[in-house]
Amino acid sequence: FAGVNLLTENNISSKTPWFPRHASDLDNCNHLMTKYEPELDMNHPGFADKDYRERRKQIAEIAFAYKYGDPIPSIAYTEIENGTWQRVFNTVLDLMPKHACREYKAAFEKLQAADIFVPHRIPQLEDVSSFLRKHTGFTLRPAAGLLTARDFLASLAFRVFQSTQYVRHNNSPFHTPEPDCIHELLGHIPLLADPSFAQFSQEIGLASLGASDSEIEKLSTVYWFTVEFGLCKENQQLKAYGAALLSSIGELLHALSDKPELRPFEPASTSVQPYQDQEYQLIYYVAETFEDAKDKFRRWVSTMSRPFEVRFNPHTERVEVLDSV
Ligand code: TIH
Ligand code: FE2
Repeated sequence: FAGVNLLTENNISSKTPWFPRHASDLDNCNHLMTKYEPELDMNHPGFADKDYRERRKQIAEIAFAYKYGDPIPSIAYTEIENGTWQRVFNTVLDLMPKHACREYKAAFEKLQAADIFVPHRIPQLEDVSSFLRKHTGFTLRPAAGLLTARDFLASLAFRVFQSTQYVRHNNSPFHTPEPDCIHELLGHIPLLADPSFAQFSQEIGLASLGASDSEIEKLSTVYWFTVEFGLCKENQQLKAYGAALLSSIGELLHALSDKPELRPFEPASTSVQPYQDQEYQLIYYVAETFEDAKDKFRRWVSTMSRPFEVRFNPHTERVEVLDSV
């Protein structure tokens, strides 16, 4: 018997990394990756702009102070910030009819009908969160910046999406290497309002709970090539469903040009494909449909090594751990 494996509650080994068991535990899942701090990254468009750095700090404070159950505080966005939103919003309006998948377009129209998506002002996260809750049970929490993959994925298990609230620098409206609220809103929100896609997102999250570091790496790579940069087919035509494509006109047109390499989505190989996050991607993965991607993902996840299963109880907002032996 090599190595003693202490069993704790519900047969979870003491070697299993900690994971949140209730939605309120997400108060502890706010660890940031530091590489995009405008303070620290010389290539950041905001590095030389003192006012921008100050603004980022101010908005980050809201996320650090946020606790489960709080309403998400509103931000009085400036004219410049609303202007950046408007420029991106208008290009999405232009390109979406031809290039976005049908689920995205349907949800986008609902967000317009609800007066949440309008050209002249940035939607408030609290309004968006209530909208999502009605459609798929997803809700938002404010995040101060790019989170660690473990923390970010864990929240998805609870149908919670951690969303940044600051706005990209106004000198780079059409592509930024880091998430900002324009990316969250125009990229992620419409599909989080789609039931099938919401479920896919949650399943990635559930698979991540208590996973090893190398499994987290694979899951976040799958997330990268699907939720962020995924392409799919519709009547033999390529459409975008990835959030980082839908929020970046620059990259959307690149992805649909003949420049990048396209490969069929296969979790086993997609999950180990190296990528960089500073420039446009060189490879994109194409899903047949969300349902097909979900089937493939499920089959692949079942080969992972975790010795227990988890299931989310929406009534208690608790993750229940089931012994799978
Ligand atoms: N490149 C995206 C944009 O410009 O909207 C932002 C990203 C989010 C995650 C990866 S890249
Ligand atoms: Fe994103």
